Amino acid sequence: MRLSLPLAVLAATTTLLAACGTRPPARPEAPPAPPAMGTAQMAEANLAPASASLVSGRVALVPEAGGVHITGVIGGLPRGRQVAFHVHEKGDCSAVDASSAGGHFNPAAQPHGRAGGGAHHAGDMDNLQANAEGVVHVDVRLRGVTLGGGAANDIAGRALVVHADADDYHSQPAGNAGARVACGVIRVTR
Ligand SMILES: [Cu+2]
Ligand SMILES: [Zn+2]
Repeated sequence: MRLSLPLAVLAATTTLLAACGTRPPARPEAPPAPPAMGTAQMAEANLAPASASLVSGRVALVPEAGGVHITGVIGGLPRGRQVAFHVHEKGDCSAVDASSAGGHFNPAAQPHGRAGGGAHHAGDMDNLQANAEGVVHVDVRLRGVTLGGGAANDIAGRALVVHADADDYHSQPAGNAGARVACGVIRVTR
């Protein structure tokens, strides 16, 4: 039986390779994978008045490295005031007070906070500053979200909401920002 020993070694080696092939060695020092890019090239949201306000606007959303760039104009705001602006989880602005849009978009189950300043919801953004005419030119770079494709952090099909008051960036669950005065669903256009 001169073949038995080499065959046994070969069989053992094959088993070992198969085991390695199914479970690559862990790499604890590897950085977390960047969020997958979304599939949409552009989306828009038409913000309609809610809670009997006169606030309305229109924004465009374009994916960029690491997030989504939101630009546009919102008017009818209280002059010179800061107001909260968030992505909310449900793309439903049908309720008169926009409560149908649900809470802040929060796929990672974090507390409410300030974007770029520790733990926060994926939908948290800085307050908008209205000018003396009650208009704000929106230019927000929202990090850590995608546009289209259905990943957990995809904001397509969700809602953008403007509030009557400023976000204090710490009160739970939504920054004590008051009534929802405008709401628009994020719709992919291409
Ligand atoms: Cu909000
Ligand atoms: Zn929040």
